[in-house]
Amino acid sequence: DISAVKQPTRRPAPQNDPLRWWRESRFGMFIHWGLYAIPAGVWQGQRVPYIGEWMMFREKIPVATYAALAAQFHPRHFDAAAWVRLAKQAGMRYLVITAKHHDGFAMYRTSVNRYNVVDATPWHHDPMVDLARECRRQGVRLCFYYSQDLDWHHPDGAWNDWDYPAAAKNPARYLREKVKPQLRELLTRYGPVGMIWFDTPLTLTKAQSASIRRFVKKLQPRCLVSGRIGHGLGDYNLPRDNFLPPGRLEGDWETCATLNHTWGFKTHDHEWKSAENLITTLVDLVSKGANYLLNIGPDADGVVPAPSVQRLRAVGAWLERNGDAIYGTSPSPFRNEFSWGRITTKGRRLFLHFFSAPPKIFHLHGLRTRVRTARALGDARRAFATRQTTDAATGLPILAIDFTGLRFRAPVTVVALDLAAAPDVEPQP
Ligand code: H57
Repeated sequence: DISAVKQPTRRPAPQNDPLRWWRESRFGMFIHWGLYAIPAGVWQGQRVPYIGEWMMFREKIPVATYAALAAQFHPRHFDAAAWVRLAKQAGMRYLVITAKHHDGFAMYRTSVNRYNVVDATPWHHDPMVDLARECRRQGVRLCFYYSQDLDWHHPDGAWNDWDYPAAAKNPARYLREKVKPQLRELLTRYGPVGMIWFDTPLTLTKAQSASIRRFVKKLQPRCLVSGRIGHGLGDYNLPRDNFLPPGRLEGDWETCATLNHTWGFKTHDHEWKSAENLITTLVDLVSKGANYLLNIGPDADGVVPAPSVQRLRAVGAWLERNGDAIYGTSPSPFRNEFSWGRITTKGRRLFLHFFSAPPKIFHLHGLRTRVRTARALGDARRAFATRQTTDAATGLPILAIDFTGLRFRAPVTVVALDLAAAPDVEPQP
């Protein structure tokens, strides 16, 4: 049942390609943090279904009522160094934090209005200054999430029709008075920004999205624009939240995903994905050509939920050993999925990601390139014997690997094949 896809692996990007760092990173940290962490999924004593940061919309909370939450926002345990260290420990290479989500509240110092974390809270503090500094210190790319379309606070923003009648809205005014001035602040006050992660394009026209994109590129030409700027204008593609592609994706993709069922913190969402699930999902996505942007939702005190910390560290421990098979790799030059696992590649190496212990004699069909060595990542001492032959019936190349002595480590054990040249793969029946 092995059908290889005849397709060249992605050519290395030119040195000056602005997407280069993003393609090589493969794994990033998403952070959803805002006023919604205070109600944390509970409003007037009732648990509100759906993702926590959509509370205001779900309950049609009037702007004045929701804005009053700011008076309670004083995160005594916020520790930018610890958040960035957690990203590092997890093996994440970039960090995307909500500068402004759909509720319209700026989580940084803005001069556009007083609806922000410095002016409206007793904390009077701009956490993005700390995060920018720590990202610089610890070598993580800083990126900002910015909701360019939905804004339930600005009278001209999309989707708050309980405070503001839809007919009276002037989106151009919202872009002029809020979106662009705030983007200018984000792109001029925090040093180099890896990308602006725009989200949920629902009402803006192609011309409006294009003008936002141009605005970003004018201020920071190398800053990326996420796929959800809309109208196909992003620097890369974004499928829907938590999307797991069935097969290989053409071009540049990123799956953003939750650890439980919410982005913004909820007190009662305890259904966490397992570390094993996260590791195999990372492998699956990378083997199909997608980055994995995995979310944490710190609580209103600035504490990252312990189950999130524990799982991210487990992923990081796996990457510590197996990162060679993830960072800077291209998708499988073979078919997308194998019953035994997945494949990634980089230069003259193929990485076989086994989801379960392989048979003692393992066969891989269709590889024309000569194999020099086969070794498990993190266990370089032992080389496994290989033999390359041609199937008499089909004429196709077969690689046999003798895995005697391989110690399978759950959930994914990676075997690196060093090849004599870049992998050349046969099309197969
Ligand atoms: O920031 C996170 C995630 C990264 N994207 C946001 C979420 O808050 C959600 C995107 N939601 C997509 C979407 C498109 C239309 C509406 C939701 C309630 C009632 C109608 C809807 C939701 Fe739908």
